[in-house]
Amino acid sequence: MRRFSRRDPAPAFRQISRIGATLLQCCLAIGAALTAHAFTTADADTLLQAHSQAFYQEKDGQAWFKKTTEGEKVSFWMRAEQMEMVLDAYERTRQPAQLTQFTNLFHGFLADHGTTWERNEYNDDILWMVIACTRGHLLTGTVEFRDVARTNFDLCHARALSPELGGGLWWRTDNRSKNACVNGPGAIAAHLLSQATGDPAYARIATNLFLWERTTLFDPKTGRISDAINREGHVNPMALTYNQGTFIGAANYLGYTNEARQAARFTMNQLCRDGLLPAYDENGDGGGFNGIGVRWIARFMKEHHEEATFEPWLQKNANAAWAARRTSDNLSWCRWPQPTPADRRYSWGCSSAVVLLQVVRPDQSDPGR
Ligand code: 7K2
Repeated sequence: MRRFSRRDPAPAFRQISRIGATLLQCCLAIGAALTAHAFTTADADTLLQAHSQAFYQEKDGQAWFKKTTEGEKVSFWMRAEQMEMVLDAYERTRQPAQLTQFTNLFHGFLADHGTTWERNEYNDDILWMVIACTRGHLLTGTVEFRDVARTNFDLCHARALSPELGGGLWWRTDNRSKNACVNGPGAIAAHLLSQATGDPAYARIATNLFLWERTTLFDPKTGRISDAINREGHVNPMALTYNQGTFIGAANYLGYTNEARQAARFTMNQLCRDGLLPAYDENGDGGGFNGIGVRWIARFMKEHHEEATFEPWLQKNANAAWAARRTSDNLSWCRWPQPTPADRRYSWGCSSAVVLLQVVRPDQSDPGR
């Protein structure tokens, strides 16, 4: 047996080299983690397929998204917005499979909610689905998508528009407040319908709704979109990424570039911490807010060549969303950079990450770019 005297340097040396090896391993792991954070085009496919695998259900040409990994159907507006997610994927990949999914989701939606949606008291819900259907029409030419969109837009607009508070749409049929979440989508829906139908009445509606929102809920000094104004005229100044997004989307479509930029900068500089979008609860309405926000910000950025300002920030979020996925099934929740937990997940909460990877371009370290 070997014995060491107190002067023998060997044990101390061994300990130092063990610490050195551990430090080296740590550095390598951090380095690997950092490079692994940059998502690629293949990763955008992976996240999309993982969401579909976990939540997309289809029977006899009628499809829906499960509410959670365990079952149920997701609610009206979250279903509509996950149909937009499928269109985001199609716009990136141009794969016919995504249009087939969209078509099946459209038929599944009508099977569950009918062809007219006046039973839904939420005007915003109807308008989200109008946007999904009109985008679907513009990408496919399918007349049925456009006609359903038009009928439902018309019935919603007729019941929701009023002169109180200077114009704009009521949020619900109880007419208690006019919210950003109905007027931004209303302006986008009307603009898309003007493209789909060629009817200039929709272009006028789009501009009216946008200008009402700009006057009433937009702060030109900061770029903040307030959430709502109630019938007594009190404004709730809470700013949410989805409201920023739909305002930016409408402003971009209608040529209000400065307003779009202001609202996008506010989202980046005021709503984020360390550049990361807010970690909304995954099981409420907020789970998909960042997907909606980034969808419209990315479109504005690309159409106005403002990548220098916004793209590193969007990529940081997309990379964080990708890195936060769980390895068991590649689902990523909406609370990046925290890792996705192991148990039950929500389809809506997992949709934001999917949308980000569809609408944001991988950064330069991507060899497949
Ligand atoms: O208060 C509104 C809105 O102004 C606010 O931004 C969000 C925050 O909450 C509601 S909108 C949420 C509704 C959307 N339509 C479907 C309903 O089930 C849902 O409550 O989350």
